[in-house]
Amino acid sequence: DERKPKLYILDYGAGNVRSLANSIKKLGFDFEWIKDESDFDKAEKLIFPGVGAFGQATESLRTSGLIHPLLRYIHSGKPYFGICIGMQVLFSSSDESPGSEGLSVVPYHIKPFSTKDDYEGGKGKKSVPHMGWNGSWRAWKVQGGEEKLMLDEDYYFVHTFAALLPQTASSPSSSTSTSTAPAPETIGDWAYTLSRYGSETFVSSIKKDNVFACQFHPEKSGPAGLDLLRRWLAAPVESLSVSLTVAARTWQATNPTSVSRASGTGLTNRIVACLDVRSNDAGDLVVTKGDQYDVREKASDGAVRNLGKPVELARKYYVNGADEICFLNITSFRSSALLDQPMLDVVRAAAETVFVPLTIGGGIKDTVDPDGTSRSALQVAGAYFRSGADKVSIGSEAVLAVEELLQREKDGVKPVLTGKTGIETISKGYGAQAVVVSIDPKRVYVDTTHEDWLDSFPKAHLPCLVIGSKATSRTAPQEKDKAWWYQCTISGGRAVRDIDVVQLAKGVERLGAGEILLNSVDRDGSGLGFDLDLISLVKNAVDIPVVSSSGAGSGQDFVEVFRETGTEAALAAGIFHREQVGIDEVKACLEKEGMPVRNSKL
Ligand code: 1PR
Repeated sequence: DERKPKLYILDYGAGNVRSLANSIKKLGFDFEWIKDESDFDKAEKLIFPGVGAFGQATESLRTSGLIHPLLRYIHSGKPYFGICIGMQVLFSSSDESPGSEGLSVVPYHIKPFSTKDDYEGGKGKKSVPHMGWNGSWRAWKVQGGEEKLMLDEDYYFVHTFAALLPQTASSPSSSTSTSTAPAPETIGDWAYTLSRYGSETFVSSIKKDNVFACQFHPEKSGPAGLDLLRRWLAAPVESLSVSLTVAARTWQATNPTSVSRASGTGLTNRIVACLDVRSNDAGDLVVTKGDQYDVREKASDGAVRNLGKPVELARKYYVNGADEICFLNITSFRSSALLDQPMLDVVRAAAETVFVPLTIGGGIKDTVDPDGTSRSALQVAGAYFRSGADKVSIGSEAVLAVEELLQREKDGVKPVLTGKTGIETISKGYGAQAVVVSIDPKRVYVDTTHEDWLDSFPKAHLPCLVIGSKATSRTAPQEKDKAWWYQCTISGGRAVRDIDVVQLAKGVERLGAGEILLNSVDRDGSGLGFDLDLISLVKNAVDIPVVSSSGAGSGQDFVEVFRETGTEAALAAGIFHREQVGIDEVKACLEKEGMPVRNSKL
């Protein structure tokens, strides 16, 4: 076959470039890493991927003397593909890093999403980062000069800052109006696709001549993303340098807020498959599943329940349409994660065949190896990111960190935030979107028989008190006149702590976590449906996305949790492992109710 153009990847050192490398290999292409300035001359195609802060990326390029070689490459007309930060650095500047200069190839400024947002179907706010699957709208001219918008595909986004188009007069209020907004300034003579998040419209991809860049992650966007990557990789160099024939940009008569999924944030309802992983008595890593966190078989010899091999199951769920895969290493507190090579090998192998976001939890904390070597939570997390994980999930350590934060606040000790917790160091090093906090709450019922029961209820936990379930789930009837609060636990539900789920959620958000994985010890493995009261409490307490987990027993349970709580994602383990309900069936249930899901047909 004809010689393939020499492809190079520019890795500036943060973010999960291994997934991009895996997807390029899977698509049958080879590449080299840019090592120094001379490689830019050898490169015939260049991809710049990664996540991370605008200032960090531009600073890193500057200190390694790559700004000019990169600009020379771009102006040479050779094909450039920027992904996420690889798109944003093309712009002039960003609110994320005041004073930092971008390459200014695209004359436009980057801004943060607003958490206050009155889009239709919202409650006046929306979660940030914008994390999940959203439509990228392609505009093109049709006869008669009018431009139509067409949903191109759902791609995976994870970012807090974006090239936001100016809010047009009519778009913020409702998302059904056909905006007759005046044309905001266009972005030079660049062609671009638009996406909508709440009432905000932003540039999801941009193209001019040899430069193509996208805000979303094609290497994490399943078949749709791989197809986009393949088209760029396979295109002959000269075809990628021809400037787009798309007409000069004029603001569409109908902007995305009027066509993209009439209401809601624009994001699809994310379905996460969770694999609890532990070594069985023979020392092999197996997928297991607890009932109220007890993973031992009730009958027979009490062996650890073995539901299959981690990488095989992860692959199966990806093929069935899972939007995300979550591995929880539930016995990690017994060994050091870095010596726990099997778990790193599982993530490495999974990242080679699963092209949607991978989260790994369990044992992400400061540890000391048996030989006395101490490892920081940041180092442990770094090992997983280098193996191909996109996010790490922190459980027990988060509880201890917030307990200390609240104690310092109570004692008036400054600074309240020390910057030393795993959440802070990993969030600073890899971005908030890479840090998930897994919460394991347990219901504590309150005896409401004596009339002054409320006076003796601990004041600190009042915001977490539920009186009579408002939920419509199957279990509501027998709970309607009860009262309870949610106490947090550590070590997989084995030890309770004097901190409630609202205090923990708000605390980890302050420490810089980008997402919450909200389990429920009571509902875990029960098939009784999600704990809607718990999820509503946490959703209303924070501005970061929430993944609701535990108790799913049917596709209808997913419809209920998305509709009743506004959760961004819903996770299940048991019903998928036991093949009671398929991921595609869950999505069909949601679609039947008009709730957007990613179309993940391979
Ligand atoms: O404390 O940072 O080492 O993290 C430990 C992690 O492992 C935490 O995320 C904790 O939730 C999880 N974990 C520890 N022990 C267990 C156990 O089951 N014995 N998993 C456990 C808890 C989580 C998943 C999922 C839903 C699925 N279960 O199974 O979140 O519960 O439920 P479903 O089957 O009802 O769909 P650290």
